[in-house]
Amino acid sequence: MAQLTKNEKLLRFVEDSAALCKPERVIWIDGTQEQLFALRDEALATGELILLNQELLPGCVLHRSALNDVARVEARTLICSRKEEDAGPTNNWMEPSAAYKMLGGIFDGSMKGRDMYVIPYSMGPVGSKFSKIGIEITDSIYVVLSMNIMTRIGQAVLDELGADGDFVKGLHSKAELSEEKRYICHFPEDNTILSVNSGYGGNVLLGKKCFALRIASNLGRHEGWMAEHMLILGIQYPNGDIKYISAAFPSACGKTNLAMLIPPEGYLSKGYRVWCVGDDIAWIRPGKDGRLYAINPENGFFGVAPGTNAKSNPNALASTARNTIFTNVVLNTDNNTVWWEGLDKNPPAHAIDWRGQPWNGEMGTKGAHPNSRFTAPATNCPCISSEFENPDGVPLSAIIFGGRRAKTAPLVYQSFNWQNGVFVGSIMASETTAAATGAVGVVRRDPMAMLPFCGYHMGDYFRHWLEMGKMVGDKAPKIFNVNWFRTDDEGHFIWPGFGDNLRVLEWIIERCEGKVDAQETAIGYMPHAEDINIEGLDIDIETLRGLLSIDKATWLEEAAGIAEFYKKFGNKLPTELQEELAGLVARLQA
Ligand code: GTP
Ligand code: SPV
Ligand code: MN
Repeated sequence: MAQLTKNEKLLRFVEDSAALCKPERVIWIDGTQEQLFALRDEALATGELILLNQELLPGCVLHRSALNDVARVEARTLICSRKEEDAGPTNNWMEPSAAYKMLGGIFDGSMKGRDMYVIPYSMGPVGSKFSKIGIEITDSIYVVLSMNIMTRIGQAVLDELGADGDFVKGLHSKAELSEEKRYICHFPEDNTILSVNSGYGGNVLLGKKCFALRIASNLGRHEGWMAEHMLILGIQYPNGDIKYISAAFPSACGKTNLAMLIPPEGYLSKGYRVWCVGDDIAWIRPGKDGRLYAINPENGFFGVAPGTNAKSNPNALASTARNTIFTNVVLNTDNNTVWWEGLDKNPPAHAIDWRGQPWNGEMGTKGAHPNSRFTAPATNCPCISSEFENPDGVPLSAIIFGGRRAKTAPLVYQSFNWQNGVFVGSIMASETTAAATGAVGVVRRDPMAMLPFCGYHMGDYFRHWLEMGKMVGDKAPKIFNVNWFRTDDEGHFIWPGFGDNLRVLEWIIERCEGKVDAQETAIGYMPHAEDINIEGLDIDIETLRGLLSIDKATWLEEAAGIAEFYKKFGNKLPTELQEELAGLVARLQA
């Protein structure tokens, strides 16, 4: 193949990786349809991919991962900074030369008998000054095809890189998919990612969590911007105005759903619309007018399949109608389509489950893995924002934090100011989900939904948030907290959620514009129940009052938990946050 680049650093990276992994051939991904189709055919022939019904699901394929390889592995994800202190107490750490040595042993010969693919990709629109280039070297066609959906790939990226451009290095090998030798390692001082022995999205699509959050959070810290685990959406008002919000919720806690919400009927008929800019990652920086602007560095959605249906998220469902890769869902063998729990109430009578075993809805087991996913192009989404490709991003009016809390956290509250808002983000807690291996449903602290994704010391990360607030001053977005997941005594969700979350967003924007009053409580500003529109809902105002109530004793316990959590950060915890905690306790005791 003709040489696609004159970039010496890149040529050396490819040469070194090939010398280490010893593949059969080295294939540069130029991003042409021809090349991608040929690779797909190859993967169909080996069974790595399964072709779905091309009339009902044009361009769609199914992939099943190894049974032991279905989610991110946080315990085997490492930050290999030179100093342990720079990784901080919330990350696993290994000294870089030791890590390179250990990984060198695992990568040695790992691609024998396989092809090695070199994927040039851009996070952010090619050529935007927000954007950054990465190279992922991999032995997986699934990764190549997924990266083609999730990022912008190919020759245009190499052209943008040029002979002297710099990039983030990523080397991935499935190797033997061995759990014991599975490692996802980040070298922030070298802008390098090494991932081995996994084939699962978050571990191997290196542009996503590895680059766009763990490496990018380091870059942003030094360059004065932020890389966050946030959706970005625009609310269009009947008069045509659009206000933008970003929101950080932990994995599988509702970002994709909120980003694509369809307004309830009463709102639709008045002319309200919601536009999706991004569903998982936001890169945020000050714009020319001094406000904070956000872009979505991705080009597709790697969304949770179970629970996605025509009622909960029709836009996500529509996004998966073509050119989508499904992973670990049910294969309906009657018509060669896909199914998952929560798609509808009719599981297929003849099917194969995510494990590859014969299955039907009567067997009492789940057919799709709880963390089964779809990889769908953003352009498929009916509500994709006209600003999706805007190289300058969209201006943020509000930033929202939230999590899954059965009790404690109210439906919504507003922080008193930026510093207090950083405190609110830092004390986030949420029940764990199937997005990562380990126990599900256990409440854990997950500051800014970044616990698994912050690539440096979280105390320094809090400091960076405080500094960013100072940088933008009174132009800073207002900071809020939401919780869609409060449950009643029988464990049912009280708030209807999904499209009806717009009712809460509406209050948030009104607060940003100073159009609505609020009550001052110990934890922040809370709505007067009358100010949340519940017209057309099954909920009465008393239930809403309940959702907006806070229990002081529970919050004092919460504060004790926060104090304990904060101890981890030692003298790296900004004193401002310690003061915020003291203020909260004093208000609760008053
Ligand atoms: P990642 O892709 O892992 O970062 O997750 P995400 O934050 O994008 O989560 P997603 O929107 O895919 O939501 C995951 C789960 O939350 C699904 O099971 C949804 O059904 C559920 N969910 C989302 N929004 C709501 C809501 O408003 N109320 C309730 N009760 N459940 C919700
Ligand atoms: C998450 O776990 O937050 C995801 C999926 O968005 S993954 O890409 O696996 O991280
Ligand atoms: Mn995520």
